[in-house]
Amino acid sequence: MPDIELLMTDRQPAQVQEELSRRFRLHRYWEIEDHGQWLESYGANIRGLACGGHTPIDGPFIRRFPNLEIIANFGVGYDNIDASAAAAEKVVVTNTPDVLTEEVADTAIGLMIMTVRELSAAERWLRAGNWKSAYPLSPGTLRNKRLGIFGLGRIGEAIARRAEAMGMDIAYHNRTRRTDISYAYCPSLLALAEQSDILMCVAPGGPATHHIIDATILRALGSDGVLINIGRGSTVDETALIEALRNGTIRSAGLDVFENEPHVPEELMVMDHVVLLPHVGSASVHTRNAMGQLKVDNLVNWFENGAPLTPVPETPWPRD
Ligand code: NAP
Ligand code: 8YV
Repeated sequence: MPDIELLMTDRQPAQVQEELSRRFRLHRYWEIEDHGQWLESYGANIRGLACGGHTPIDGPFIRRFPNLEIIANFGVGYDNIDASAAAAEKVVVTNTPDVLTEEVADTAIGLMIMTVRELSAAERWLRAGNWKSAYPLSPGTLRNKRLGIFGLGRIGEAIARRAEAMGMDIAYHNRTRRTDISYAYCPSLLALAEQSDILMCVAPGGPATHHIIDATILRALGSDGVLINIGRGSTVDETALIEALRNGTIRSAGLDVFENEPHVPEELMVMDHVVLLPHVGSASVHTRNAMGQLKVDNLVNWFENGAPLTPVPETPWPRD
């Protein structure tokens, strides 16, 4: 299909770039000097966008491509894309669910243990040559604790299975109570925070969850409470979180995602009792390859067979 033109909006793994450029005429947005002029001249040729989760794909951008058919995202979260605007233009949006679920759940559990048991601080202490006497006991433990999962979907459920096997009690909050599982349901995020020792955020980003974890939720989590965010940075009011960590409103936090990546606030950088990861939830070669392949397969299937493999709910297939 070398006559079909795609635009890759941000850098993606070499394997994805190679496969797409073998099959399609691939334009790389970051290599284009004058975006405005290029969009004017070439926008009408582009039939597919290959997105990497960084460049915002909003309504005005989508409308620069009058013949656009598909937006294929690299990642299960697609809060970078205005999927409702795409639906209005009859453009299908795809993401990469399932293939990363277990990897991200592993990372979430690792981050929770690192945070509660202060493992990265202990390692820093050892490397600094301090191991003459014993390292101070961690105030936190996972024994007899309740894990509150905000967003019990594919990844949240995989986290719950692991935590249950570790002996933790599980509660969750979604907008809709699930009938297929028996974990305790909290009808609000506030109730979940009040009832949890550790609050695990794995809900999607976007307007509905923007800053939903604010000073009130952190106060409800309490002074022994721990926040883990493996979902999206925009979900947490970072200023409120910094304040809560500073004044002991909560005990600690483990964060894989931030409001303004790759910027991490200096106030968090200097806190020894928080764990900070550079958005590595799915970041193994195995899983990123699987995500890349699913993204390529979505594009190929669309242009060869006229159907996406994993469309997002806003752009269902077949169309309603
Ligand atoms: P999913 O299966 O769609 O699960 C999302 C869950 O969140 C659903 O149970 C949904 O239930 C709930 N939810 C959505 N909006 C909500 C709201 N406004 N209030 C309360 N609950 C809400 O998605 P997934 O595959 O588990 O992925 C979840 C998210 O993880 C992604 O969107 C992405 O942001 C993040 N993620 C991060 C990494 C990383 O590297 N850190 C990697 C992969 C994914 P209801 O619809 O009933 O509310
Ligand atoms: C990716 C993610 O790192 O899938 C997601 O939603 O956050 C991660 O798996 C990211 O999308 C790649 O840009």
